[in-house]
Amino acid sequence: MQLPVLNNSASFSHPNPPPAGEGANEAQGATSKSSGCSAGSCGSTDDQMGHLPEHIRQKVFNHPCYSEEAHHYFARMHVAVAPACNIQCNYCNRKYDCANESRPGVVSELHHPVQAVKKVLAVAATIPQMTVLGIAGPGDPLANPERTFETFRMLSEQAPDIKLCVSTNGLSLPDQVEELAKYNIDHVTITINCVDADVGAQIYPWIFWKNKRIKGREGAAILIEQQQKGLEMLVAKGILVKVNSVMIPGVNDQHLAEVSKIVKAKGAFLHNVMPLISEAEHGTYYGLTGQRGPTHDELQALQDACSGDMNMMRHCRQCRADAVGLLGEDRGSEFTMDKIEEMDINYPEAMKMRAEVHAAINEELESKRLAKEAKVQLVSIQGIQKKEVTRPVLMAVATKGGGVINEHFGHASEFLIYEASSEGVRFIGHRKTTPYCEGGDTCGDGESALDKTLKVLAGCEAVLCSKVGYEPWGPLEAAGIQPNGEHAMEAIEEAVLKVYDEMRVVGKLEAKLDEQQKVA
Ligand code: CLF
Ligand code: SF4
Repeated sequence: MQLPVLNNSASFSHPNPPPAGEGANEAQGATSKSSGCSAGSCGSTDDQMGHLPEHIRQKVFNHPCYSEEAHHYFARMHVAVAPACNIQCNYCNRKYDCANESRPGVVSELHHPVQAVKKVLAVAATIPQMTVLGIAGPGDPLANPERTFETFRMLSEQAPDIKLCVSTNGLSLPDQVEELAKYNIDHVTITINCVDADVGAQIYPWIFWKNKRIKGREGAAILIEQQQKGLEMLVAKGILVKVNSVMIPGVNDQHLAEVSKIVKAKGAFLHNVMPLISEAEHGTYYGLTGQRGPTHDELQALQDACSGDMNMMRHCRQCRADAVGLLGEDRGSEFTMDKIEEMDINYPEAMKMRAEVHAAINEELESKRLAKEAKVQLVSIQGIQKKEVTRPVLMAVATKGGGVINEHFGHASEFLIYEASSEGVRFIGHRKTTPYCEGGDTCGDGESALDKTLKVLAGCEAVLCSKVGYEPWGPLEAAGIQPNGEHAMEAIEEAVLKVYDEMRVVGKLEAKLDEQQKVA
Protein backbone atom coordinates (compact mmCIF):
# COMPACT_ATOMS: atom_id res chain seq x y z
CA MET A 1 0.00 0.00 0.00
CA GLN A 2 1.03 3.60 -0.54
CA LEU A 3 2.25 5.07 2.74
CA PRO A 4 0.80 8.39 3.79
CA VAL A 5 3.24 11.16 4.50
CA LEU A 6 3.88 12.34 8.04
CA ASN A 7 5.10 15.73 7.04
CA ASN A 8 5.50 17.44 3.72
CA SER A 9 7.79 15.00 2.03
CA ALA A 10 8.90 11.98 4.02
CA SER A 11 7.40 8.51 4.03
CA PHE A 12 7.66 6.31 7.05
CA SER A 13 8.20 2.77 8.13
CA HIS A 14 9.01 0.46 11.06
CA PRO A 15 10.62 -2.86 12.01
CA ASN A 16 9.13 -6.24 12.83
CA PRO A 17 6.72 -6.30 15.75
CA PRO A 18 7.18 -9.32 18.00
CA PRO A 19 4.65 -10.82 20.49
CA ALA A 20 4.06 -9.15 23.83
CA GLY A 21 5.06 -10.58 27.20
CA GLU A 22 6.44 -9.90 30.63
CA GLY A 23 9.92 -9.82 32.12
CA ALA A 24 11.45 -6.44 31.43
CA ASN A 25 14.06 -7.06 34.05
CA GLU A 26 15.87 -9.49 31.89
CA ALA A 27 15.62 -7.31 28.83
CA GLN A 28 16.61 -4.11 30.53
CA GLY A 29 19.82 -5.75 31.65
CA ALA A 30 20.37 -7.26 28.22
CA THR A 31 20.00 -3.91 26.50
CA SER A 32 22.94 -2.37 28.18
CA LYS A 33 25.28 -5.07 26.99
CA SER A 34 25.33 -3.56 23.54
CA SER A 35 26.03 -0.02 24.58
CA GLY A 36 29.22 1.75 23.72
CA CYS A 37 30.28 2.63 20.27
CA SER A 38 31.71 -0.30 18.51
CA ALA A 39 31.46 -0.90 14.79
CA GLY A 40 28.40 0.31 13.01
CA SER A 41 25.83 2.71 14.26
CA CYS A 42 25.76 2.41 18.01
CA GLY A 43 22.90 4.82 18.21
CA SER A 44 20.80 2.90 15.76
CA THR A 45 18.03 0.52 16.51
CA ASP A 46 19.77 -2.25 14.63
CA ASP A 47 22.29 -2.35 17.45
CA GLN A 48 19.98 -1.44 20.26
CA MET A 49 17.30 -3.91 19.32
CA GLY A 50 19.08 -6.79 17.65
CA HIS A 51 19.71 -8.66 20.89
CA LEU A 52 16.50 -7.75 22.72
CA PRO A 53 14.00 -10.43 23.69
CA GLU A 54 11.00 -10.35 21.38
CA HIS A 55 8.53 -9.11 23.98
CA ILE A 56 10.72 -6.08 24.69
CA ARG A 57 11.16 -5.32 21.00
CA GLN A 58 7.39 -5.22 20.79
CA LYS A 59 7.40 -2.44 23.36
CA VAL A 60 10.05 -0.27 21.74
CA PHE A 61 10.06 -0.87 17.98
CA ASN A 62 7.64 1.99 17.27
CA HIS A 63 8.35 4.26 20.25
CA PRO A 64 10.21 7.30 18.90
CA CYS A 65 11.95 8.01 22.20
CA TYR A 66 12.89 4.47 23.21
CA SER A 67 14.29 3.58 19.77
CA GLU A 68 16.62 5.88 17.85
CA GLU A 69 15.62 4.33 14.55
CA ALA A 70 11.91 4.64 15.29
CA HIS A 71 12.22 8.40 15.72
CA HIS A 72 12.84 8.80 11.99
CA TYR A 73 9.50 7.12 11.20
CA PHE A 74 7.11 7.34 14.13
CA ALA A 75 5.52 10.26 15.87
CA ARG A 76 4.44 10.96 19.42
CA MET A 77 2.06 13.44 20.89
CA HIS A 78 1.66 14.94 24.32
CA VAL A 79 -1.45 16.25 26.00
CA ALA A 80 -1.02 18.94 28.63
CA VAL A 81 -3.45 17.81 31.31
CA ALA A 82 -1.26 18.07 34.44
CA PRO A 83 -0.76 21.64 35.73
CA ALA A 84 0.47 21.14 39.34
CA CYS A 85 3.88 20.15 40.64
CA ASN A 86 5.06 18.84 44.01
CA ILE A 87 8.71 19.91 43.92
CA GLN A 88 10.77 22.88 42.82
CA CYS A 89 13.72 22.47 40.47
CA ASN A 90 16.21 25.30 40.12
CA TYR A 91 15.89 25.11 36.33
CA CYS A 92 12.12 25.57 36.38
CA ASN A 93 9.88 28.58 36.25
CA ARG A 94 6.27 27.53 36.92
CA LYS A 95 5.03 29.91 34.25
CA TYR A 96 6.39 27.41 31.72
CA ASP A 97 6.17 23.65 31.03
CA CYS A 98 7.97 21.11 33.23
CA ALA A 99 11.59 21.37 32.17
CA ASN A 100 12.26 17.75 33.12
CA GLU A 101 10.79 16.57 29.82
CA SER A 102 10.15 19.81 27.93
CA ARG A 103 12.15 22.58 26.36
CA PRO A 104 12.40 25.35 28.95
CA GLY A 105 10.53 28.59 28.30
CA VAL A 106 7.55 27.03 26.51
CA VAL A 107 3.90 27.38 27.58
CA SER A 108 1.44 24.68 26.54
CA GLU A 109 -2.30 25.02 26.33
CA LEU A 110 -3.88 23.13 29.24
CA HIS A 111 -6.64 20.61 28.42
CA HIS A 112 -9.32 18.85 30.41
CA PRO A 113 -9.01 15.04 30.06
CA VAL A 114 -12.14 14.83 27.87
CA GLN A 115 -10.74 17.45 25.48
CA ALA A 116 -7.35 15.74 25.56
CA VAL A 117 -8.85 12.40 24.51
CA LYS A 118 -10.73 14.05 21.64
CA LYS A 119 -7.48 15.59 20.51
CA VAL A 120 -5.59 12.28 20.66
CA LEU A 121 -8.24 10.49 18.59
CA ALA A 122 -8.20 13.29 16.02
CA VAL A 123 -4.41 13.23 15.71
CA ALA A 124 -4.22 9.42 15.58
CA ALA A 125 -6.84 9.31 12.82
CA THR A 126 -5.00 12.01 10.83
CA ILE A 127 -1.40 10.91 11.47
CA PRO A 128 -1.43 7.10 11.53
CA GLN A 129 2.30 7.06 12.32
CA MET A 130 1.50 8.60 15.72
CA THR A 131 2.08 5.59 17.94
CA VAL A 132 2.64 7.05 21.40
CA LEU A 133 0.69 9.36 23.66
CA GLY A 134 2.74 10.89 26.45
CA ILE A 135 1.75 12.99 29.43
CA ALA A 136 4.67 15.15 30.44
CA GLY A 137 3.29 18.32 31.96
CA PRO A 138 2.99 21.21 32.08
CA GLY A 139 3.58 20.24 35.77
CA ASP A 140 4.24 16.74 37.09
CA PRO A 141 1.73 14.18 35.75
CA LEU A 142 1.76 12.13 38.96
CA ALA A 143 1.17 15.22 41.08
CA ASN A 144 -2.13 15.43 39.15
CA PRO A 145 -3.20 11.79 39.41
CA GLU A 146 -6.93 12.28 38.76
CA ARG A 147 -6.45 14.19 35.51
CA THR A 148 -3.59 11.98 34.33
CA PHE A 149 -5.27 8.65 35.05
CA GLU A 150 -8.65 9.79 33.76
CA THR A 151 -6.95 10.55 30.43
CA PHE A 152 -5.14 7.20 30.39
CA ARG A 153 -8.31 5.30 31.36
CA MET A 154 -10.37 6.78 28.53
CA LEU A 155 -7.60 6.26 26.01
CA SER A 156 -6.94 2.66 26.98
CA GLU A 157 -10.64 1.99 26.32
CA GLN A 158 -11.10 4.06 23.18
CA ALA A 159 -7.71 3.77 21.46
CA PRO A 160 -6.08 0.48 22.47
CA ASP A 161 -3.60 0.70 19.58
CA ILE A 162 -1.82 3.72 21.08
CA LYS A 163 1.06 3.21 23.51
CA LEU A 164 0.75 5.24 26.70
CA CYS A 165 3.76 6.95 28.22
CA VAL A 166 4.34 9.21 31.21
CA SER A 167 7.14 11.28 32.63
CA THR A 168 7.56 12.17 36.30
CA ASN A 169 9.92 13.67 38.84
CA GLY A 170 9.33 10.49 40.86
CA LEU A 171 8.26 11.96 44.20
CA SER A 172 4.87 10.26 44.27
CA LEU A 173 5.80 7.43 41.90
CA PRO A 174 5.84 4.52 44.40
CA ASP A 175 2.21 5.26 45.32
CA GLN A 176 1.14 5.23 41.68
CA VAL A 177 2.88 2.18 40.25
CA GLU A 178 -0.19 -0.06 40.67
CA GLU A 179 -2.39 2.47 38.93
CA LEU A 180 0.10 2.84 36.06
CA ALA A 181 0.17 -0.92 35.57
CA LYS A 182 -3.65 -1.00 35.44
CA TYR A 183 -3.70 0.96 32.19
CA ASN A 184 -0.98 -1.08 30.51
CA ILE A 185 1.48 1.77 30.61
CA ASP A 186 4.70 0.24 29.35
CA HIS A 187 6.90 3.33 29.36
CA VAL A 188 7.70 5.57 32.29
CA THR A 189 10.35 8.27 32.44
CA ILE A 190 11.79 9.36 35.79
CA THR A 191 13.97 12.44 35.94
CA ILE A 192 16.87 11.52 38.21
CA ASN A 193 19.50 14.22 38.45
CA CYS A 194 21.42 12.76 41.40
CA VAL A 195 21.68 9.95 43.89
CA ASP A 196 23.45 12.10 46.50
CA ALA A 197 21.40 14.45 48.69
CA ASP A 198 24.23 17.02 48.85
CA VAL A 199 24.12 17.31 45.07
CA GLY A 200 20.32 17.26 45.21
CA ALA A 201 20.25 20.20 47.62
CA GLN A 202 21.89 22.31 44.89
CA ILE A 203 19.16 21.36 42.40
CA TYR A 204 15.97 21.17 44.46
CA PRO A 205 15.30 24.02 46.92
CA TRP A 206 12.20 22.23 48.28
CA ILE A 207 9.71 19.42 47.87
CA PHE A 208 6.09 19.23 49.02
CA TRP A 209 5.77 16.03 51.02
CA LYS A 210 3.00 14.84 53.34
CA ASN A 211 1.41 18.30 53.41
CA LYS A 212 4.66 20.02 54.34
CA ARG A 213 7.28 21.92 52.44
CA ILE A 214 10.66 20.28 53.12
CA LYS A 215 13.72 22.24 52.15
CA GLY A 216 17.31 21.58 51.16
CA ARG A 217 19.16 18.34 51.78
CA GLU A 218 16.33 16.73 53.71
CA GLY A 219 13.87 17.27 50.85
CA ALA A 220 16.38 16.09 48.26
CA ALA A 221 17.04 12.90 50.26
CA ILE A 222 13.32 12.05 50.30
CA LEU A 223 13.01 12.72 46.57
CA ILE A 224 16.02 10.51 45.78
CA GLU A 225 14.66 7.68 47.93
CA GLN A 226 11.25 7.86 46.24
CA GLN A 227 12.79 7.93 42.76
CA GLN A 228 14.91 4.87 43.43
CA LYS A 229 12.04 3.00 45.03
CA GLY A 230 9.75 3.89 42.11
CA LEU A 231 12.37 2.70 39.61
CA GLU A 232 12.71 -0.66 41.36
CA MET A 233 8.93 -1.12 41.55
CA LEU A 234 8.42 -0.34 37.86
CA VAL A 235 11.17 -2.71 36.78
CA ALA A 236 9.67 -5.43 38.96
CA LYS A 237 6.37 -4.92 37.12
CA GLY A 238 8.02 -5.27 33.70
CA ILE A 239 7.49 -1.59 32.83
CA LEU A 240 10.28 -0.04 30.75
CA VAL A 241 11.95 2.87 32.49
CA LYS A 242 13.82 5.69 30.83
CA VAL A 243 15.82 7.92 33.15
CA ASN A 244 16.22 11.57 32.21
CA SER A 245 19.01 13.59 33.78
CA VAL A 246 19.60 17.30 33.29
CA MET A 247 23.35 17.95 32.97
CA ILE A 248 24.24 20.97 35.09
CA PRO A 249 27.95 21.86 34.77
CA GLY A 250 29.62 22.23 38.15
CA VAL A 251 26.63 20.73 39.96
CA ASN A 252 25.99 17.17 38.78
CA ASP A 253 28.12 16.72 35.64
CA GLN A 254 30.80 14.76 37.52
CA HIS A 255 28.12 12.77 39.32
CA LEU A 256 25.93 11.58 36.43
CA ALA A 257 28.17 8.68 35.40
CA GLU A 258 27.53 7.23 38.86
CA VAL A 259 23.79 7.87 38.45
CA SER A 260 23.95 6.01 35.14
CA LYS A 261 25.66 3.01 36.77
CA ILE A 262 23.14 2.83 39.57
CA VAL A 263 20.01 3.13 37.43
CA LYS A 264 21.38 0.59 35.01
CA ALA A 265 22.07 -1.83 37.86
CA LYS A 266 18.47 -1.40 38.95
CA GLY A 267 17.18 -2.24 35.47
CA ALA A 268 16.50 1.09 33.72
CA PHE A 269 16.22 0.61 29.95
CA LEU A 270 17.64 3.89 28.69
CA HIS A 271 19.43 6.97 30.02
CA ASN A 272 18.74 10.38 28.48
CA VAL A 273 21.25 13.03 29.56
CA MET A 274 19.79 16.38 28.52
CA PRO A 275 21.60 19.72 28.52
CA LEU A 276 20.54 22.36 31.03
CA ILE A 277 18.95 25.28 29.19
CA SER A 278 19.06 28.31 31.44
CA GLU A 279 18.29 31.51 29.59
CA ALA A 280 18.04 34.50 31.92
CA GLU A 281 14.73 35.51 30.28
CA HIS A 282 13.12 32.27 31.49
CA GLY A 283 13.39 33.63 35.01
CA THR A 284 14.59 30.41 36.62
CA TYR A 285 16.94 30.39 39.59
CA TYR A 286 19.75 29.03 37.43
CA GLY A 287 18.96 31.48 34.62
CA LEU A 288 19.05 34.44 36.97
CA THR A 289 22.20 33.34 38.77
CA GLY A 290 24.18 32.73 35.58
CA GLN A 291 24.41 28.95 35.80
CA ARG A 292 25.52 27.88 32.34
CA GLY A 293 24.46 24.82 30.37
CA PRO A 294 26.96 22.35 28.86
CA THR A 295 28.62 22.78 25.47
CA HIS A 296 27.94 20.24 22.70
CA ASP A 297 31.34 18.67 23.40
CA GLU A 298 30.75 18.43 27.15
CA LEU A 299 27.38 16.80 26.62
CA GLN A 300 28.76 14.31 24.13
CA ALA A 301 31.70 13.46 26.39
CA LEU A 302 29.35 12.73 29.30
CA GLN A 303 27.01 10.69 27.11
CA ASP A 304 29.99 8.68 25.87
CA ALA A 305 31.25 8.19 29.44
CA CYS A 306 27.82 6.94 30.53
CA SER A 307 27.36 4.75 27.46
CA GLY A 308 29.93 2.31 28.80
CA ASP A 309 27.33 1.49 31.41
CA MET A 310 24.06 1.66 29.55
CA ASN A 311 22.10 2.54 26.44
CA MET A 312 22.04 6.27 25.92
CA MET A 313 19.32 8.30 24.26
CA ARG A 314 20.90 10.95 22.04
CA HIS A 315 17.92 12.03 19.98
CA CYS A 316 15.78 13.76 22.63
CA ARG A 317 14.35 17.09 21.46
CA GLN A 318 13.10 18.32 24.84
CA CYS A 319 9.54 18.50 23.51
CA ARG A 320 6.81 20.76 24.74
CA ALA A 321 4.01 19.36 26.92
CA ASP A 322 1.56 19.56 23.99
CA ALA A 323 3.92 18.49 21.19
CA VAL A 324 2.49 16.68 18.13
CA GLY A 325 4.42 14.95 15.34
CA LEU A 326 7.88 13.59 14.74
CA LEU A 327 10.46 14.47 17.38
CA GLY A 328 11.83 17.83 16.31
CA GLU A 329 8.68 18.99 14.53
CA ASP A 330 5.54 20.50 15.98
CA ARG A 331 2.22 20.11 14.25
CA GLY A 332 0.20 21.28 17.25
CA SER A 333 -1.25 24.23 15.35
CA GLU A 334 -3.10 21.81 13.04
CA PHE A 335 -4.99 20.42 16.02
CA THR A 336 -6.39 23.32 17.98
CA MET A 337 -9.63 22.60 19.84
CA ASP A 338 -11.77 24.59 17.42
CA LYS A 339 -10.42 22.54 14.49
CA ILE A 340 -10.90 19.28 16.40
CA GLU A 341 -14.52 20.11 17.26
CA GLU A 342 -15.23 20.26 13.53
CA MET A 343 -13.70 16.84 12.82
CA ASP A 344 -15.90 13.77 12.61
CA ILE A 345 -13.74 10.92 13.90
CA ASN A 346 -14.71 7.26 13.53
CA TYR A 347 -11.89 5.74 15.54
CA PRO A 348 -12.69 2.03 14.98
CA GLU A 349 -12.39 2.72 11.23
CA ALA A 350 -9.26 4.78 11.80
CA MET A 351 -7.71 1.89 13.72
CA LYS A 352 -8.09 -0.39 10.70
CA MET A 353 -6.35 2.16 8.51
CA ARG A 354 -3.62 2.62 11.13
CA ALA A 355 -3.01 -1.13 11.27
CA GLU A 356 -2.60 -1.26 7.48
CA VAL A 357 -0.20 1.66 7.53
CA HIS A 358 1.83 0.05 10.28
CA ALA A 359 2.02 -3.23 8.36
CA ALA A 360 3.22 -1.39 5.23
CA ILE A 361 5.74 0.55 7.26
CA ASN A 362 6.99 -2.69 8.72
CA GLU A 363 7.62 -4.11 5.31
CA GLU A 364 9.34 -1.00 4.01
CA LEU A 365 11.70 -0.77 6.94
CA GLU A 366 12.61 -4.41 6.79
CA SER A 367 13.60 -4.14 3.13
CA LYS A 368 15.52 -0.91 3.83
CA ARG A 369 17.39 -2.65 6.60
CA LEU A 370 18.41 -5.54 4.38
CA ALA A 371 19.52 -3.18 1.60
CA LYS A 372 21.47 -1.07 4.08
CA GLU A 373 23.28 -4.07 5.52
CA ALA A 374 24.35 -5.19 2.07
CA LYS A 375 25.57 -1.73 0.99
CA VAL A 376 27.38 -0.92 4.21
CA GLN A 377 29.26 -4.19 3.96
CA LEU A 378 30.24 -3.35 0.40
CA VAL A 379 31.58 0.10 1.30
CA SER A 380 33.45 -1.42 4.24
CA ILE A 381 35.07 -4.01 2.08
CA GLN A 382 36.04 -1.45 -0.56
CA GLY A 383 37.74 1.04 1.62
CA ILE A 384 37.27 1.66 5.28
CA GLN A 385 38.10 -1.82 6.38
CA LYS A 386 41.65 -1.22 5.15
CA LYS A 387 42.00 1.01 8.20
CA GLU A 388 44.31 3.36 6.33
CA VAL A 389 43.01 6.27 8.35
CA THR A 390 41.04 6.11 11.56
CA ARG A 391 40.45 9.77 12.31
CA PRO A 392 36.76 10.28 13.13
CA VAL A 393 34.84 13.00 11.28
CA LEU A 394 31.66 14.78 12.33
CA MET A 395 29.04 15.39 9.65
CA ALA A 396 25.75 17.25 9.82
CA VAL A 397 22.67 15.93 8.05
CA ALA A 398 19.48 17.74 7.06
CA THR A 399 16.42 15.50 7.18
CA LYS A 400 12.67 15.71 7.63
CA GLY A 401 12.43 12.07 8.72
CA GLY A 402 12.20 8.70 7.04
CA GLY A 403 15.89 7.99 7.72
CA VAL A 404 16.94 9.71 4.47
CA ILE A 405 18.59 12.99 3.44
CA ASN A 406 15.57 14.95 2.29
CA GLU A 407 15.86 18.51 3.61
CA HIS A 408 17.19 21.61 1.87
CA PHE A 409 20.07 23.28 3.73
CA GLY A 410 18.17 26.55 3.87
CA HIS A 411 15.01 25.01 5.32
CA ALA A 412 16.62 22.98 8.08
CA SER A 413 15.68 24.04 11.60
CA GLU A 414 17.94 21.35 13.01
CA PHE A 415 20.78 19.13 11.87
CA LEU A 416 21.44 15.56 12.95
CA ILE A 417 25.09 15.00 13.79
CA TYR A 418 26.84 11.76 12.87
CA GLU A 419 30.37 10.61 13.52
CA ALA A 420 32.07 8.54 10.83
CA SER A 421 35.23 6.63 11.62
CA SER A 422 36.99 3.45 10.61
CA GLU A 423 34.60 1.76 13.04
CA GLY A 424 31.51 2.84 11.08
CA VAL A 425 28.87 5.51 11.63
CA ARG A 426 27.20 6.54 14.83
CA PHE A 427 24.53 9.06 15.68
CA ILE A 428 25.77 11.73 18.10
CA GLY A 429 22.85 14.12 18.57
CA HIS A 430 21.05 17.05 17.01
CA ARG A 431 21.69 20.79 16.89
CA LYS A 432 18.96 23.36 16.42
CA THR A 433 19.26 26.48 14.28
CA THR A 434 17.18 29.14 12.57
CA PRO A 435 16.39 28.06 8.99
CA TYR A 436 18.71 30.02 6.72
CA CYS A 437 15.95 30.76 4.17
CA GLU A 438 13.58 32.08 6.86
CA GLY A 439 16.03 33.81 9.12
CA GLY A 440 16.19 37.16 7.33
CA ASP A 441 19.34 39.21 7.55
CA THR A 442 19.67 38.95 11.28
CA CYS A 443 18.40 36.84 14.11
CA GLY A 444 19.56 38.95 17.03
CA ASP A 445 22.79 40.77 17.93
CA GLY A 446 23.49 41.48 14.27
CA GLU A 447 24.09 37.78 13.68
CA SER A 448 22.66 36.44 10.42
CA ALA A 449 20.83 33.13 10.22
CA LEU A 450 23.78 31.77 8.26
CA ASP A 451 26.26 32.95 10.93
CA LYS A 452 24.16 31.14 13.51
CA THR A 453 24.10 27.93 11.48
CA LEU A 454 27.86 28.12 10.93
CA LYS A 455 28.33 28.35 14.69
CA VAL A 456 25.89 25.50 15.31
CA LEU A 457 27.80 23.30 12.87
CA ALA A 458 31.19 23.99 14.46
CA GLY A 459 33.34 20.87 14.46
CA CYS A 460 31.53 19.31 11.47
CA GLU A 461 33.51 18.81 8.28
CA ALA A 462 30.60 18.21 5.91
CA VAL A 463 26.91 19.00 5.76
CA LEU A 464 24.72 16.60 3.78
CA CYS A 465 21.42 17.92 2.51
CA SER A 466 19.06 17.44 -0.41
CA LYS A 467 20.09 20.80 -1.88
CA VAL A 468 22.27 23.71 -0.92
CA GLY A 469 22.17 27.16 -2.52
CA TYR A 470 25.05 29.06 -4.06
CA GLU A 471 25.05 31.78 -1.41
CA PRO A 472 25.86 29.69 1.69
CA TRP A 473 28.29 27.47 -0.23
CA GLY A 474 31.29 29.78 0.08
CA PRO A 475 30.88 30.65 3.78
CA LEU A 476 30.40 26.95 4.60
CA GLU A 477 33.58 26.01 2.78
CA ALA A 478 35.44 28.91 4.39
CA ALA A 479 34.34 27.55 7.79
CA GLY A 480 35.78 24.13 6.91
CA ILE A 481 32.37 22.55 6.35
CA GLN A 482 31.99 20.93 2.92
CA PRO A 483 28.44 21.35 1.58
CA ASN A 484 27.18 18.20 -0.10
CA GLY A 485 23.89 17.84 -1.98
CA GLU A 486 24.84 14.70 -3.85
CA HIS A 487 23.10 12.18 -1.66
CA ALA A 488 19.51 13.42 -1.72
CA MET A 489 16.99 10.75 -0.72
CA GLU A 490 19.72 8.31 0.25
CA ALA A 491 19.74 6.52 3.61
CA ILE A 492 21.61 8.72 6.09
CA GLU A 493 24.18 6.33 7.49
CA GLU A 494 25.02 4.94 4.08
CA ALA A 495 25.56 8.43 2.68
CA VAL A 496 27.71 9.48 5.62
CA LEU A 497 29.83 6.41 5.15
CA LYS A 498 30.23 7.13 1.43
CA VAL A 499 31.31 10.73 2.04
CA TYR A 500 33.77 9.54 4.67
CA ASP A 501 35.22 7.08 2.21
CA GLU A 502 35.47 9.81 -0.46
CA MET A 503 37.39 11.94 2.04
CA ARG A 504 39.72 9.02 2.67
CA VAL A 505 40.30 8.40 -1.03
CA VAL A 506 41.30 12.03 -1.73
CA GLY A 507 43.59 12.08 1.30
CA LYS A 508 41.59 14.57 3.34
CA LEU A 509 41.68 12.41 6.41
CA GLU A 510 45.40 11.88 6.20
CA ALA A 511 46.07 15.59 5.76
CA LYS A 512 44.07 16.43 8.83
CA LEU A 513 45.71 13.62 10.76
CA ASP A 514 49.16 14.98 9.85
CA GLU A 515 48.12 18.45 11.01
CA GLN A 516 46.83 17.03 14.26
CA GLN A 517 50.07 15.13 14.80
CA LYS A 518 52.14 18.26 14.11
CA VAL A 519 50.13 20.20 16.67
CA ALA A 520 50.54 17.37 19.17
FE1 CLF B 1 6.72 11.94 25.45
FE2 CLF B 1 8.71 11.44 26.94
FE3 CLF B 1 7.02 9.53 26.45
FE4 CLF B 1 8.66 10.41 24.58
S1 CLF B 1 8.97 12.66 24.85
S2 CLF B 1 6.59 11.35 27.58
S3 CLF B 1 9.26 9.38 26.48
S4 CLF B 1 6.46 10.11 24.38
FE5 CLF B 1 11.03 11.91 24.00
FE6 CLF B 1 10.40 14.41 23.90
FE7 CLF B 1 12.79 13.74 24.76
FE8 CLF B 1 10.67 13.22 26.17
S5 CLF B 1 12.02 13.43 22.73
S6 CLF B 1 11.39 15.22 25.67
S7 CLF B 1 12.37 11.84 25.76
FE1 SF4 C 1 9.24 22.30 37.12
FE2 SF4 C 1 8.99 19.79 36.28
FE3 SF4 C 1 10.73 20.38 38.26
FE4 SF4 C 1 8.09 20.46 38.69
S1 SF4 C 1 9.33 18.64 38.21
S2 SF4 C 1 9.60 22.00 39.30
S3 SF4 C 1 7.30 21.25 36.74
S4 SF4 C 1 10.86 21.06 36.13
